[in-house]
Amino acid sequence: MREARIDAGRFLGRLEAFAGIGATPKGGVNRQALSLQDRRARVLLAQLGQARGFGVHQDAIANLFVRREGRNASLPPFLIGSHLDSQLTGGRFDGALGVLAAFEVLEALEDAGIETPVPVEAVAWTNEEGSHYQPGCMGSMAFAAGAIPERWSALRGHDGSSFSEELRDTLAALPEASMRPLGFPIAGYLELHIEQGPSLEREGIPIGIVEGIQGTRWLEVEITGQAAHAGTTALAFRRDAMAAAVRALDRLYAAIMPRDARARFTVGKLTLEPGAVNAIPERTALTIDLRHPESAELDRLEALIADAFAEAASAGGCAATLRRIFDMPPAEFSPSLLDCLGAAAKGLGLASKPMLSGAFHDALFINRVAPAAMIFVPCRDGLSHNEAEYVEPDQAVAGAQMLLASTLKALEAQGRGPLPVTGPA
Ligand code: HGY
Ligand code: MN
Ligand code: MN
Repeated sequence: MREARIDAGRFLGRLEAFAGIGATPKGGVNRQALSLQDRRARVLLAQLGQARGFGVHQDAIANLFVRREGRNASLPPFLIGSHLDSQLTGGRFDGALGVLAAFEVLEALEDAGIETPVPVEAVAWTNEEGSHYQPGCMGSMAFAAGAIPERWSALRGHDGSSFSEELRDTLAALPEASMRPLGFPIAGYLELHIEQGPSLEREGIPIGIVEGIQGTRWLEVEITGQAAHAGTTALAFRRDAMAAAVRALDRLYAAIMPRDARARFTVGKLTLEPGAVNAIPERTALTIDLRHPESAELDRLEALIADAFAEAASAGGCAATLRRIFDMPPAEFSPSLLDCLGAAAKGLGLASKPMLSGAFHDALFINRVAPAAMIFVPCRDGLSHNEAEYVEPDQAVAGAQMLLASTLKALEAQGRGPLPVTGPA
């Protein structure tokens, strides 16, 4: 048995190969969840796993597991991974870095002939992004809950695609993958991901030890007024759904982020109906992505948002409705796993810093059913959800080395007894 080592050339070559699946002209990727491109990436991962003699499994929501056996096959496996789906104009590292680093860890263990006490599995969770089908983190959420919410079967993508049909096609794309129950006991979970923010790069620190994730809520706002002629309708007779939205947003952009550096308020989608240049909009629909580390603040801000739209709508003779379509409370990761990450960074001589994740991740949901934690590496200018997303090769490799070392530390710690779950039961 030799010491397990990350094969940098192999790992970087894998990142390159996957970046070619759904590649966009500007150097990013478009690998929408459950799309043909997503399926192509899954098939490649399954083929790589089979070529190494690893087991390939999937569950009813198409979470994909590549399994390397351990000493005791009956004990819960230790999972490492992330997601392969991307934003519409996403980067080649968001998600894929964590899945391919996890696969590289399996290969490094195999090359070194290391027998782990329990099986180790590389996992690709379905639809982390939530940009094709909402909500995000569908795979990890369903895994943690042990069920697929009934309402998801009727979901349509922004392009009119059917969630059920594309899920069926995605499962069918891997006939050789044996089916597994949705949700099963696991020993723990580690996820490597890019920071998607600027702090590690700015501070020149190669590793982030992610202690938790801030809370996220996605809201859908609808304002209804009355369509009317743009040229003949005077102000007093207008019930302009767009004017009401602008009034509310003006107030919210001024009241939220400028007053609290930790709050995040984003309007990512806005549609107007009838959408004619010379018709006053009768309907405005928009999405809000609201984030904060504290649940109480999320509650307060959501009430402020509801208020602002109700007031602006009634002042303009319109009506407003607000619907919460996604709610992920803040999470704190496993202190014992975080200790393993700290020890691993020290052992590798890598500077690290504790931090909170501004983005949500699959680890948020897995943390509810098993000890979980995350490792961040810097990305250029902190840019993500952008085709220019970039990670220096040596920093990507350092992340994979951290994942390998942390996994071994966690397995060692578990040899002394299972790590306690910290997330909400
Ligand atoms: O939106 C998020 O936080 C994640 O990157 N999908
Ligand atoms: Mn991601
Ligand atoms: Mn993302």
